[in-house]
Formats: sequence, structure tokens, C-alpha cells
Amino acid sequence: MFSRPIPRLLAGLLAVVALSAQAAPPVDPPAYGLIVGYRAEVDALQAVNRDRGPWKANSPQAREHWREAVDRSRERSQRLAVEVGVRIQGVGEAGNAALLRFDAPLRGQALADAMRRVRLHPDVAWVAPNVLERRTQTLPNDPQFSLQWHLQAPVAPLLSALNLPQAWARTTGNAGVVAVVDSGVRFDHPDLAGKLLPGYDFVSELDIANDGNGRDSDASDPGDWVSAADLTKPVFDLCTQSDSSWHGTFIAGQIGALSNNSLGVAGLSWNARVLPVRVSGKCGALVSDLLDGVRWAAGLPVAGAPVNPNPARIINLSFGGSSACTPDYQSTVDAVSNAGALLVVAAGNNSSALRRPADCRGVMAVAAVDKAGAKAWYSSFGTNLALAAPGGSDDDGPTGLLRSTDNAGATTPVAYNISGYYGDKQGTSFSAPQAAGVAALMLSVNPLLTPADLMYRMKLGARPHVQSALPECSALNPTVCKCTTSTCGAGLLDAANAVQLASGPAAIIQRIGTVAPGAAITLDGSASVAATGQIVAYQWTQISGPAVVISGASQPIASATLPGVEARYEFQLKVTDNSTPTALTGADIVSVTAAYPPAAPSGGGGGMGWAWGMALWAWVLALGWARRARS
Ligand SMILES: [Ca+2]
Ligand SMILES: [Ca+2]
Repeated sequence: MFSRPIPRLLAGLLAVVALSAQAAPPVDPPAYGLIVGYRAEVDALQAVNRDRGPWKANSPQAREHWREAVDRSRERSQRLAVEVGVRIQGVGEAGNAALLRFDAPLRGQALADAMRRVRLHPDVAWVAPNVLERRTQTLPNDPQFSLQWHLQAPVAPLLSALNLPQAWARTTGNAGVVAVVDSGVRFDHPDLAGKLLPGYDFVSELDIANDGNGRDSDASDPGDWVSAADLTKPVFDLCTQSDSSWHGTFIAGQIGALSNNSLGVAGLSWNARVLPVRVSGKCGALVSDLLDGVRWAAGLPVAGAPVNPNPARIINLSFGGSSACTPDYQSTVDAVSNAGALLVVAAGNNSSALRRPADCRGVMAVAAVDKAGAKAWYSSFGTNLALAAPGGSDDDGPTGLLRSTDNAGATTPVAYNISGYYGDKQGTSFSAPQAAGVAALMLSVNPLLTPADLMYRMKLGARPHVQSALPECSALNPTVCKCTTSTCGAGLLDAANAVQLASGPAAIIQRIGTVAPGAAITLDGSASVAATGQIVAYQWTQISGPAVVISGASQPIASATLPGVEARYEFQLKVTDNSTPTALTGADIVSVTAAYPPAAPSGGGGGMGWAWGMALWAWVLALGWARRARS
């Protein structure tokens, strides 16, 4: 399913989506015109305000008076543009001020010159650029939120950050269930209070379980430390001595820590409920326990276990084995997908080719990137990855790690004080939950999305991989390297884009860029997607620029021939689906610049790189059970 040759096409489309939703404010945003305040003596619009007269503000007389004032103001503005030599395509109002609309956006020195010329006119009191305002962002009050760099807006140097504040402005999530199939959780963490469902413990072997019994209804994490004494047992042959990881507690906090509670960290979804499904203990998880746990998480029956009263639509599995995907894994992946659950898995921490479950069909496999968006040194990579998300990297020093809920116990858990305990980790174990948490936000906007819908939209909304001087990821450059769509998935996970794409159908337009005046252009919206059902109507309209005739305006692919003049055009595509009871509409705009000399058509797309299947890898370990990817 994921081996189809979509990367180059997707990259081109991604540029459209990312361009319209990128949160990073340019240092110098383009101005679409100038907002002008005239001196009181010549200001027709302000005169209306002062002159309240005998009319109510919404009376026919008041409307007529305003219309006359607007006419006077617009005449004034037309003259102003001529007098100061600023090229405009029209005039209008900005609230109670006048507006000069540039015929093309200006920035930098050109904008400064235009503003200066207008400001020096004797009739003008003040002038301001007409720029795009950013959507209001929502920030939680958790004191350690500022340390959670991965949740912030993607502004340099945090180019890989997930853009949560803008997503949270739309939704902070609902009480949907996200399963964490992992080492269990510490139910007593104060920043997880009320967020954890009862869950279940699927660890069957006593030596591994470390809780004195086999499967039972207690999903709490007793610790998974491995002692020197443990290493004398054959079952731990390939293990190393280690402290307890509190792996599941950390991931639970990433997805659903109690948020905006003036305590500790924020979770990706403020309202999600986390279903802890314990499958691992000392040294890792048996495949049988792991796959049973995944089934149960999705609400599928597991012999000997009670019915799961809280089936998850999203399952996080941050475990991986050392072999290629096997039928036991694949059949379980297929079963939970058919049951309507998205299985989000870690790429693996071997900085090499993907191994199970990341190479199974139908999983959403997530690579790890560092702050700058380069592949983290440890992350595995390959063609089956959906996308990349921050996983933390100690290459960036201690602050390059991810922060979440933790426990201070080196072996058994220690009690929390009122302010909890937080740790810093790195690994693809922690890049996968970023996608699980974003998927939870998406489902809160649109609960009808299928696992395939969720993954497709997250990929579609991913920002392009960061370009850098690093070598592209390959067998020769497997550690810190430049991601491409063929090595790290569709791009960088963007929560705001994903949440936006979750609602309704998405109009996706192939980017056009700059063409020669007189050119015939193709308006291609055939990649548009419906949230549910299918798109049943397309409608192209022209938003700006010299009038052109759109041929096939109700078709997915339309065309137009531009007049032979330099100009900027905007075309909008509206798509409508057949969802019931109300059809939903999505829209996007593509801009076209006609200019001499014609610039090269711009477009996205990373290099395809070499074929992964050609790489030879040494499969050195063939464990009978999956070992936890070390953090
Ligand atoms: Ca147990
Ligand atoms: Ca908190």
C-alpha cells in the first residue's frame, strides 16, 4: 500500500498546503497594500464617524452617508496613488481607514519606498502595511511547556517543531481514547491524574513481568530494570544491565499529560484519555504479548482477557524487532486497521533499514528528526515511513531531548511529590507518539476519519523536509543526514496543517508559480480529497487579476489562457463532498504570476535517491522477541 510511487507527486502538492498554512512569520512579511489614515481635514471616513447626525448607524440614511463618504475617500485615494507614484490595482477601506491595494505584493525596500512616498504626502497622517495576521494561538500554562521545544511553532532553529499552538487554537482535543501499548504507566503521576483508563497487563512470563504474576488487570509499571543477577538467566541473554525506563509513562504524558493545569508539561491532546496496555517488562516484550496487547487495544477479542470497554481509535506502539515484517505482525496490523484503529509505530533506533513493525503494510511509521529537521543520528529510515517528527537528539545538547512525565526510580518506582517528576529522552519511541497525539486532535475535529484518512492527511499536511548542506540519508550516510521523501516519509509532521485537513474535504491544487504572460495554464485540483465519501463537485473561480475565462470550471482539472500582460492572479477551488446529512466544502487558492522574463516553474520535490531495496544490510540479531528500542 505504501510502496506506490507517490513521493514526488506528494512533494509537489505539499508545497501548496504548507505554503498556505506555515506559521513561521517571515521577518518581513509581504504587504498586499497600504492602509492609509488621512489628516482629519480631508478624511471623509472619519467625518462620517464624527457626524452622527439624526441617523441611527444602520439606517438607510446612515448607509447612504457612508457610501458617499467611501466614494469621496476612494477618489481621494486614487488621486493619492497617482500623486505619489505608487502602482495600485484598486482602492478600498480597512475598517475606518482607506486602503490602497497594490497590483502585486511588496516587501523589503520596495515596500519601504512606497510607504515613505505615501507618508510624505501632505494629506496623509499615517500609513501601515496591509499584511496577513496570524491566527490566534493557544498556549497552555504548564510551566515546563517552554522546555517542550517540539510542540512550538516551527521557527528557526526549531524547524522540526510540531506547530501545536496554532493547532490548539482550533482544538485542544476531545476525550477520545489513545492506547499506549508499552511498559505500563505510573498511575500516581500527578500530571496524568484523571487521564489514564484502567488498561490491562498482557505480560505473561514471570521473569519479564516483574510484578509477581502473569496477565491481569493491573497495567501499572513496576519498573523494568535489568540487574546483573537477571543477566545470568537464559531469557535475558541478549540484554544489558539497565535502570527502569518508565517508557510507557513518558509516552502517555507526551500524548495526554494533564494540560493547562499550571503543572509540569502539556500533552499533545489536552483532553485525550490514555489506555495503558502493558506488554513489556524487563528487557522488552514478547511478540505474543505485544500482538495480543495491540489487538485488545483496538477492541478485538483476546482469549483470557476481558472485553476492552474503551477501544482505541489510535494505538501507539514504540517497540520494534530485528527482523523484517512477519505474517504474525502483518495479520495483526491488518486486523486492527480493519477494526478502525490507526497503528502508529516507531521507525526504530538502528540508523539503518526499517524492521518490524515499521516495515509492515498499513502501519504509520514515524522517523525521528532533531531540532533542525535533520534525521536524528539513531533513527532508522526507509520507504515505508509515513513522515518524520521530533524525537529529540543529544547532538543538540541536553535541551535537544524531549521532556515528558517520568519517574525518578532507578529500579522500583518512587512516590511523586506534588509537582511530579519529569525526564528527558530521545528515540523514535518518542517521535511516534507525536503522530498519535496529532491523530487524536484530528479525530476530535472529524471522528469519521479512517486510519487511512488520518495517515494520508498527516502526510499531505507535512511540511517539506528541511534542505541543508548535510548529505542525503543513505546507506553511506546513515546517521545525521538530510531527509528526503524516499528516506524519511512525506515530510515533517505539522499539527496545525493536519488538524486543518481533518475537517471536511480538502481542496488540493497543484502549484503553478510563475509563467509567461499569455501562457495557457492548467488548474489541477485532481488530488483533492474528501474526509468521508467522495468529492462530488468542483468549482473553480478567479479571485484576482485581469479577468480570464476558465475552461472546465466545474471539473477537477480546468484550464485558462492568460492575457499577454504582466499580472498576478489568484484562482480558488472549492470542493464539496457527499457526506450526510450536510455536504462539506473545502477550498484552497493557487496564485499565478505572469512575468517577463519567465522564471523557471517552481515546484517541490526532493530527489528520489537510490532504491532502498538495493541496499544490503547485515541482519545481525534474530531475537525470538522484540526488544524495546532504547531511548
Ligand atoms: Ca501482571
Ligand atoms: Ca501539565
